[in-house]
Amino acid sequence: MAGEQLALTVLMGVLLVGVAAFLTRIEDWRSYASPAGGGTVGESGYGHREKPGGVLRWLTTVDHKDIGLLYGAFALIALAVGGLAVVVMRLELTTPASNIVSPQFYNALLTSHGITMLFLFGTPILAAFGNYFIPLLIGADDMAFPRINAIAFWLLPPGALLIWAGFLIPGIAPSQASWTLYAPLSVEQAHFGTDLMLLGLHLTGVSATMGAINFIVTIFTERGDDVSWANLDIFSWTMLTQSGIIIFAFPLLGSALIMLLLDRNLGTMFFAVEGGNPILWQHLFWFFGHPEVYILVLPPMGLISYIIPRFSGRKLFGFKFVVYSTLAIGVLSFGVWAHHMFATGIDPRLRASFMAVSLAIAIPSAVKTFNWITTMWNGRIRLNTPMLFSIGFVANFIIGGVTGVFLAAIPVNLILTDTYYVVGHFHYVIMGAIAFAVFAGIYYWFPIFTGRMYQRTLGKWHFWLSMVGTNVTFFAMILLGYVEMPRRYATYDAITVGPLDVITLLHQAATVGALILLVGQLVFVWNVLQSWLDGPKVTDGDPWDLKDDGLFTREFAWHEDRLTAADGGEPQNDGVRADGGTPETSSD
Ligand code: HEM
Ligand SMILES: [Cu+2]
Repeated sequence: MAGEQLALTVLMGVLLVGVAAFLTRIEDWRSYASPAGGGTVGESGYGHREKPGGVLRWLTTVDHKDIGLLYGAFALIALAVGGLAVVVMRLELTTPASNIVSPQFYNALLTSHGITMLFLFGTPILAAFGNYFIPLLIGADDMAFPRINAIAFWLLPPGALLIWAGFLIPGIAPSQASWTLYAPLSVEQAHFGTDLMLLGLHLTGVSATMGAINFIVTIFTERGDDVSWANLDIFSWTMLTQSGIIIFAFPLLGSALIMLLLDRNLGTMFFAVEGGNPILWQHLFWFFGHPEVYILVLPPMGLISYIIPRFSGRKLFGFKFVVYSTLAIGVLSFGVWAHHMFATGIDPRLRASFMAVSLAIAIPSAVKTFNWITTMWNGRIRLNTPMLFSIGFVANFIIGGVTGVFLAAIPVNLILTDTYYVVGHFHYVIMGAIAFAVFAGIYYWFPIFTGRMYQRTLGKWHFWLSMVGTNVTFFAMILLGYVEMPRRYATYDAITVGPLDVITLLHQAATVGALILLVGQLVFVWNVLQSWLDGPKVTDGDPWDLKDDGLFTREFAWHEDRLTAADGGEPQNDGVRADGGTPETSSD
């Protein structure tokens, strides 16, 4: 162990010296600023039309659309990794005793699943949509800082390798500290995988922060002349708010991670039981952690608010209120973190105020829900795949939100905390809502980023398998919480709180649900790959018939342009549209 730590220290030292050497070599900083950086729309000097071919193109690209696709591919691979980890866990839980993997390995899978899904799938997949579509939606020719954009993406693969190092490198024990990394466990468990994971997490945090700065600057400074704050589309609004939250939340996580690394390796005592304070970790972690859940949910809410009107044949009901509630959530999300700590023995007066703010934050979420429902009310609903996933989002989000409100009530929380009820709650939101919105977005924009159409029947199969799988799995977990099955256990044969036969049955139901989900995602993978390579080419500039309802938008106008461009390549009048836009586009 000491040898490994020494090796790590030397490695980090070499890295620092290398960075310093590199920096001193740079004489002209300005030559490192991108030609488009800070410029105005349309003056971009570098050539999208001169991309190199093959792998080199993907390694060197600074085009926002390419980077969006890179983010998307990366995030979907992470989704597969995290998903397979959880299938093993669910199979392990079909019987009360240990049957497939050791409890230690189960804990490692649990840790990796949580971290992978939140940091390697959740945040990156939203950056994928943001990168590809925000410049198109706001009439910019690229992100404000294209090269920083590329750097932000390329920090992720090394981050992922560090996070997964415990599984990939023989001899390095994977972390078992769980995604919340609670001290003193996370300080005292010696697994070297934890140190590498902390470094990897740090990289993903730097990446997210760079991305957020880029989104904020892009939306503030690169909007086309006819895109004002009043007609900025709802997806960009949610990405803007999300980026604002990231700027305050992720650097804090970074600091906390470094403190934990110091505690683990250099003998500091920030979180030590004697001389430090393990509860300090929880405060720091959740001051990041609760905003993080809104970092993950706001852009999906934006996607849903964007898609539902298109297939209801009308504009989003109460557009302004959806924007205001987004901003309200952004602010309030920093005032509720201690609802994750009700059982830690913090001052009861503090507890009560955190309960109050937590109940209050449900209000803007409910406002949005009513807006979505009212948008659909008496609308001309078209039940295609993106719309099905959007409606599924609303249904699942209601269950996820209401269980959250229950958990925010202190008396209920003290009974249900650390049970499967909590796991059910947040999976209804994260899988049932966030992942559903991601799927809705992928299907909705599939014609744009692939130029082809997906197989509609398979899309519907994907939806129904996901909807049934999600509800079987996570409703069973809510019931498991009521019979007081504690979370994070690899075995439950020694459980004394609830009736073992009921617990076993519910666990088996959850496993069946997870397998249904797995089949659904296999259908998705097949559909995407097959359609991308071989699907029917989209020749219609308006594949969703949005013009009929006056709901045609900029990104499809761009797509239409591209189709009509003589050589089928980049649109010839790119700059013209970016400056002038088209009169018939609507923005909500
Ligand atoms: C509608 C407003 C919401 C309220 C009032 C709420 C409330 C709560 C409360 C009180 C807990 C702590 C339960 C415990 O550990 O005892 C919790 C846990 C959690 N919530 Fe929510 N929640 C809400 C929405 C969301 C959303 C939108 C997400 C995801 C995007 C989310 C993700 C989570 C996660 C990940 C945890 C578990 C963290 C952990 O201990 O591992 N919640 N929620
Ligand atoms: Cu929270």
